[in-house]
Amino acid sequence: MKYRLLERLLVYITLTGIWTTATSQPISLTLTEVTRGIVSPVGMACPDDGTNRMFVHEQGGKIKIIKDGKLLEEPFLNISSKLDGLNIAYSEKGLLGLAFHPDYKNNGRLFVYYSAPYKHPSLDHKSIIAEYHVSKTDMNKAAPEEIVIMEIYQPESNHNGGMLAFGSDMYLYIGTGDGGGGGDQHGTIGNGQNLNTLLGKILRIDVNGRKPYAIPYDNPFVGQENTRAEIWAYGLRNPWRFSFDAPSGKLFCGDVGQNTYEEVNIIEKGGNYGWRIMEGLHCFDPKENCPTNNLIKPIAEYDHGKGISVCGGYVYRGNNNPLLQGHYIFGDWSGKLFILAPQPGGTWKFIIPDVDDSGSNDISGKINAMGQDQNGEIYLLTQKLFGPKSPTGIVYRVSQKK
Ligand SMILES: [Ca+2]
Repeated sequence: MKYRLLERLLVYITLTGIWTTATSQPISLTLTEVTRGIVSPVGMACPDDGTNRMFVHEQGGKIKIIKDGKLLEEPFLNISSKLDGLNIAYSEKGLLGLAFHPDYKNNGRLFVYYSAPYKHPSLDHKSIIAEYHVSKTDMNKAAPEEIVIMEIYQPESNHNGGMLAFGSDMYLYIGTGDGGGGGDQHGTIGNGQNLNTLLGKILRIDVNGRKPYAIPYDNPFVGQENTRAEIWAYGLRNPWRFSFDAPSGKLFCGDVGQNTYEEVNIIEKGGNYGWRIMEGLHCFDPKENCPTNNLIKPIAEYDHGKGISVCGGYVYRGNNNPLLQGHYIFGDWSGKLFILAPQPGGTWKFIIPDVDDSGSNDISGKINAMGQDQNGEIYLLTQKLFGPKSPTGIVYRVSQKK
């Protein structure tokens, strides 16, 4: 219902020409602190259960609840003992993803993605996608029992993806990195282009019936030889964060680049997003005259003069900030915020907002991830200092400057 009202507003804005005026003006954002003291917050998810609780997961293995702006001290879930060791200075491993089932209110099912130890001469660790359930007696606690859904072997410590989200189709989408190292030097064509591995992909699985999961019949590579039927899209390097925009049905993904370009993609069924052939809009391997036919180009890229590691965000769908309506707000780990404004013709305009009248788009901290609550408002998950154990995490709400 609320989206129908939004659509009417968008039609009104488009017809009256306010749209183009709004998107051609510089945008100023304000950050409002929601809570602090979280240890390396790397993701947020909100169950559709009417409680308006925000669940933030810490890299070190705890899921914490923010209720009415207050951080509950006791974790909802703590799986820190299951994690592979985290380098205190920097790590891309940990509790990397959390998603609530769309029918969580009735079935209490939630899913996590984490890095677990795995002893093998050619592997660094394994990623586990697992299911948990809410406690039968306490809505702010998960039951400790785990059901493993999927394991993915990881040859290197980095590029582990980790995003989990359900689509409106009730299927679970999973982001996986290319296996790590640099330049995707795995096999002959790299993992991103290899349809016979789960690495460097966005996967789509059905966790609503058969255990541990089933393949949706309409996945793009079902029935094709030498492919993994779980694959929804490929040619990705490290799709650290993606999100669904429910009103448009679009799946937005920030794919972290190698040394030069960061990119944002709209993910389509069966799409090849280019890595390692291309980095952003540029040939990567081979360096010149790379074969770009059939590759889907990003809707935006930026170079390492503007950031270092893209953090996919969300399309703003709240009621409090009409200027931001329909805009994709995302960031960069270096602490920069960016906006993509929708343009007539389906293109996106790259806007560098001013944050808190600083004259720049820098938040003075790291941006680990972003979040969106049930009302469509957008949050930043940040930390002041490096490392998976740093208790300097702050969650901010993002608003337009009034
Ligand atoms: Ca790409």
